[in-house]
Amino acid sequence: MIFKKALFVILSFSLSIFSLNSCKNNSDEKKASEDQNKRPNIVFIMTDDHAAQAISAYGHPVSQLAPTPNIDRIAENGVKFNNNFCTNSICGPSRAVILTGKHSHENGFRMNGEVFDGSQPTLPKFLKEVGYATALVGKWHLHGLPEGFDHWNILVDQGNYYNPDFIKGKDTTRIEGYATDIITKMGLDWLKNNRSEEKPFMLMVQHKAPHRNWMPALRHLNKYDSTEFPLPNSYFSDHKGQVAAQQQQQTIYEDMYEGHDLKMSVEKGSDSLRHNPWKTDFERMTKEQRDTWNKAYRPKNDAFHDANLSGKELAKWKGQRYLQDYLATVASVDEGVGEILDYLEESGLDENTLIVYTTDQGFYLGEKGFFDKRFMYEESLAMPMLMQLPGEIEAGSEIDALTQNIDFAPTFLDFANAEIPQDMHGKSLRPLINNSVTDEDFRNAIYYHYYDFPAFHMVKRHYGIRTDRFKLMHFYDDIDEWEMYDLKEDPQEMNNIYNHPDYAEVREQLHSSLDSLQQKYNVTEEEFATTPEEKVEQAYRNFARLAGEDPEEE
Ligand code: SGN
Ligand code: CA
Repeated sequence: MIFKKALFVILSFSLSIFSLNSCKNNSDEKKASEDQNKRPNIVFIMTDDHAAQAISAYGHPVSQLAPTPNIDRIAENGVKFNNNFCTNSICGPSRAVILTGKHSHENGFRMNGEVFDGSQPTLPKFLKEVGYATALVGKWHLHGLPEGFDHWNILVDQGNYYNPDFIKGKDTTRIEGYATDIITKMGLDWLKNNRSEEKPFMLMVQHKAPHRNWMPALRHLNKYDSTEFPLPNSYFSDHKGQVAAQQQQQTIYEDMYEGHDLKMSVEKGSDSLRHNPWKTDFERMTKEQRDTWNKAYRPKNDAFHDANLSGKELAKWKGQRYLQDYLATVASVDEGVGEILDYLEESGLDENTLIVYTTDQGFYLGEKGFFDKRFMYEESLAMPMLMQLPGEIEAGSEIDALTQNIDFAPTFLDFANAEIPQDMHGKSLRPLINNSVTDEDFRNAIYYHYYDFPAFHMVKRHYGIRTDRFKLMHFYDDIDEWEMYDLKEDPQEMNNIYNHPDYAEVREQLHSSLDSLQQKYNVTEEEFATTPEEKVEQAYRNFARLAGEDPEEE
């Protein structure tokens, strides 16, 4: 009896300990899952080369004729950043900055064509550490394969608009259809069918559009045929005082390929294209796709031949054709954004999802006569950025602070309640969003450095800074030219005031801010290497440093 009683006491004691423990475990789990629930999901939609002038939320006249109602929904539900800039206006480098929160000289990816060192710490890896599921679909363009993602399916290199090839694991597969629609669908499929309901997630949906050569979806081939877009009044600029701009090769009416870029036919009644060096963009289309395409372009190309244009009239016609095609590729992006937003709203996920729309850098829509990017002038320096997150971000708000793509990673980590690594160059934008810092106090100036010369479009290497009002930049390599602009007086940057006596004092201040920013970001002399040998040496040192070796040691 005594034995039985003792057994009962022991049993009930251990049971109560067990249940206490399990209670504790349950409450720990509950707390952990509550914490997880509080961490917002992140849906990051990034296009390639989407000019702010082509997003109607930004109000530019061109976009008012080709509105983007779905992208604008994010601005209406959230915040629009008015002064967000890239650090190096070209695809791969901008993406490397977004992933690392560091300028190109620190993350090692300075130019397209280099290989991103995927072993370095990146945003998806940090998010995984705090329990996030991570996925990436669409354009990668960092060479090497993505690291830090649970799921990925990426375009080969730049990708093609029609029937693009995708790499998933070890397989490369051609998928029939239109790239923007395929990538949207891949993002939606992952959201609906592939992700774990238990974890917060980050999904990156990265489009090819509206990158060169601006091939619209079949349903949009005639979308803007009867729209006349305003060409900028700098369209025929002579680039006075801008030596690097005089030497570039990205002028619409001089450098675009008439077949590949402008889809012009050789003669009336023909569907054969004029100069078209990369045949694959058209040859990979199916017969049905190509027939629909020809049916849509033949009448407008024939009308062009009938008009018999030359000189400035021809140059203007080319500008129109470019804008019509460019904006038609944007139309599919906007529809895709709409589908993703609709799903997030219908599923209720939008309540706890930070939705971001941005692009890898800005783009020229004829300003200074240009297409492409690369220059530190406003249109390609600017990076449109919209964000929404109910409860955290006030609907319809705007931020004028100087922000940059180095800030994406710290911001996302901050929202995810994860630690922000000390060595990231960027800063979380959350204090700006919740008004704990003013726009003026956030940052005085942003730093920029473009390295890709000689390369496509022949834009010289240059670096510089931009404050809320002024810009200072230095073109180097085989030239040595300074430019300076007063953005308040001269928003189109037509008047280089570097040697203007009235601005001598401002110039000195800008020089000293430039020096201090270079110090702050540990920019060394090596960054300005100009000979091929120096450039190779620079790449080697950087790679060794990233690999944790001392490049000085043999
Ligand atoms: C291609 C384009 C260029 C463009 C680069 C970089 N030519 O080479 O016009 O500047 O990509 O673009 S194309 O006719 O082949 O498209 S980036 O977005 O990847 O940086
Ligand atoms: Ca790009």
